[in-house]
Amino acid sequence: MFKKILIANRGEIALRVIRTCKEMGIATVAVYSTADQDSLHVKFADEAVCIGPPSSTLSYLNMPNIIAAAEITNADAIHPGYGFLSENARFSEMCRDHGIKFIGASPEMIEGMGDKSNAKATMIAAGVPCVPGSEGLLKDVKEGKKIAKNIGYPVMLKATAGGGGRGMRLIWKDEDFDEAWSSARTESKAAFGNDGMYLEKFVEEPRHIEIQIAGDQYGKVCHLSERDCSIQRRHQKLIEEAPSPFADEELRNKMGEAAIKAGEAINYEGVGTVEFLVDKYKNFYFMEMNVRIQVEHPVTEEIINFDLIKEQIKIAAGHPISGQNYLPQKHSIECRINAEDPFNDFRPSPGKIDVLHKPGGHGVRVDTHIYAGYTIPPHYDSMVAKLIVSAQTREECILKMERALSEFVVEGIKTTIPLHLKLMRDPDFKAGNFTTKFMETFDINKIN
Ligand code: MV4
Repeated sequence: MFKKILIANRGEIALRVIRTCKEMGIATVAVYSTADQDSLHVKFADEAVCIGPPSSTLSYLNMPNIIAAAEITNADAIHPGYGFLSENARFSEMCRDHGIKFIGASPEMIEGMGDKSNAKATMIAAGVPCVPGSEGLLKDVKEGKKIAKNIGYPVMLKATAGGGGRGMRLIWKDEDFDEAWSSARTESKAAFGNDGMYLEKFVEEPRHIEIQIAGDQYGKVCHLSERDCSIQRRHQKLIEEAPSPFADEELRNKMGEAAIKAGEAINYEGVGTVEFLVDKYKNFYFMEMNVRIQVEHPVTEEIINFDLIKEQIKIAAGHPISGQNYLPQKHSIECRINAEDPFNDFRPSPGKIDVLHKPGGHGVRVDTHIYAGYTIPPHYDSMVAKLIVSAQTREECILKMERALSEFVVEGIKTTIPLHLKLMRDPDFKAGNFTTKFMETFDINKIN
C-alpha cells in the first residue's frame, strides 16, 4: 500500500480524499494556491505545499510544480480528484515517468476515451448500444448532410474532443446544416484545438443515467448500480440520485451488463463511469465514459455502503476487486450547493461566510470545505458543499432532504439552497417525472 499520497486538488474533494487516506493509515500532502492558504484541505493534510498564485493555470494545473511537490515530500502516489488534472493524459504520463502512481487512468485510456468518436467506435465494437449515426469522424460537410438525410432529422452534431455540450449542435433540417457545421467546428477548434466532428440521431427528452463501474489490474470489472443526473442546468448537474426513479430491475441489469462490457473492452482499471442517454421507451445509448471519480460519487457510496475512494486507492495499489455487482440497498439524493444567486441568473457569489450551520441527523451527510469565517475565493468552481441524504425510500429521502436544507444556514453569500428547497417540493420532481429538459421550464418563483 502507498505510504504517502499527494492530493492534486482543492475544496471538498481534496478533503474527501484526505479523510479516506487517514482512515487507511496513509500520510497526505495537500497542494494549494495562495488563494487557498486558509482552506481546510491545507489544515487537515499532514503536509502542505504552495504550488502557485490563485489562477488555476498557474497552480492546480501547473504540472511541473505538482510533480516537484510530490518529489520533495516523497509522495508515492498522486490522487487528482475530479476536474483539474484528473483526465489529463500528459499529467498521467508525467507521473508514470517520475515513478509516482497516478490514482486514475493511464495516458492511453484518457486519450482513448477523451476522443468521443473513438470511444463510441470502441463501444460499438464491444457490443454496447450506441445512438445511430456516422461511423467515426465526418470527412466533410457533404458527408454529414448525406448521413443526416439517411438517419433522419433532427440530428446532433458533436465535437469529438467535446464534453459538457461544447461544440455540439442540434440540427432540425438540411438548410441549417452548413451554419451548424461551421460554427461547431470553429467553436471546437478554439476550445480544444481539434475540430473533428461526428453525427448522431437526436434522442428527444432523454434522461441522463450513468453506471458506476470498478475494474482491477487483473481484468475483472463489476458495476455498482446507476445514478440519475437528469436534473441539470446548462450542462451543470444540480441534483443526482441513486437509484434512478426511472430504472427498474430489468433496466438496471441491462445497463449494468452493458457498462461491464464497456469496461472489459478497454481493460478498465480503477473506478469509472459509463454515461448513457435513456429515452422514454427505456432504450439506452452509450454517451461518454468518465475515467475519474465524479462529484456525485457519494450517492453510490450511500446506497451500497461502500467507500469508492478507498476502493480507488486499493485498486491503484494492485488489490483485486471482489468481482460481484452491487445493487441498491437504500435511496440517496445529493444537492450541489453553489455560491450562486438562483434568483439572479445563477450569478456567482463568492465572499466571506459570516454564519454557518450545517444540517445533521440520521442519514444526513455534508461534504464541504467551508466553515464560518471562511472566504470563498472567486477563482474557482462555485460548488461549496454537497448535501447528501439517504433513506429507505425515495419519498423519505425527499422529505429528509427538505428537512436538511431547511436547517442549512449560510450567511454572507448567496447559495442555491432556496432552489433545492423548491425542487424538493415540486410535484414533477417528487413523482420522478423529469428529463434533462426539466430545468428549462422550472420557475423558482412558481408557487406550488
Ligand atoms: C445527445 C442528446 C440527444 N441526442 N446526443 C450533452 C452533453 C454531451 N455529453 C452529450 N449531450 C447530449 N447528447 C444525442 N444523440 C442530448 C444531450 C444533452 C444532454 C445529455 C445529458 C445531460 C444533459 C443534456 C442536456 C442537453 C443535451
